[in-house]
Amino acid sequence: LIASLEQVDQTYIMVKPDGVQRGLVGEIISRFEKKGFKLTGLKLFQCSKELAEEHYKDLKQKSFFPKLIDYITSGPVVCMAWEGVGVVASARKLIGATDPLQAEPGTIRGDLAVQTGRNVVHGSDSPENGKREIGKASYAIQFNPNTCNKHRCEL
Ligand code: RTP
Repeated sequence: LIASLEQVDQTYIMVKPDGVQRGLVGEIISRFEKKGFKLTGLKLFQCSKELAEEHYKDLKQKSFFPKLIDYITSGPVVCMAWEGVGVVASARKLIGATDPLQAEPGTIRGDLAVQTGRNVVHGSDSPENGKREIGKASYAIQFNPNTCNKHRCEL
């Protein structure tokens, strides 16, 4: 009841090519499911150079930008939309610091990665960017939590 009075947000979570290749998709999905968030969209996707540059346009001036684009386009990514109260900030906490060596144990990056340039997962940094990034992903089928709750036990 308390939760229903609060703002429900959506965030875009993307398992990066290293996470997909290392077989970490299930582990990463599991962490968000166990936390209590709802998966509302999912797809495997090969990101084009153009879309990668658009997604990371705020980092265009950084020296690592070309390497970042090569990395993100190096293989399929798993695009996901997750929904819940406070999901944007909570997902960033579950993911951990950008540099996996600085990320706390217990976080995804803290437990599963060692390099900033191979940090396995992306999470939106604001509700506005969450909406924008989910919009770009254009899922073929998107779960509608208002009409698809038949098999779900509400907490
Ligand atoms: P993300 O957008 O992927 O969730 O990551 P973030 O907010 O934690 O980090 P951000 O500063 O937005 O950087 C985006 C991604 O760029 C790569 N990066 N490489 N010094 C480097 O080589 C460097 N710094 C950042 C990382 O993959 C980072 O997640």
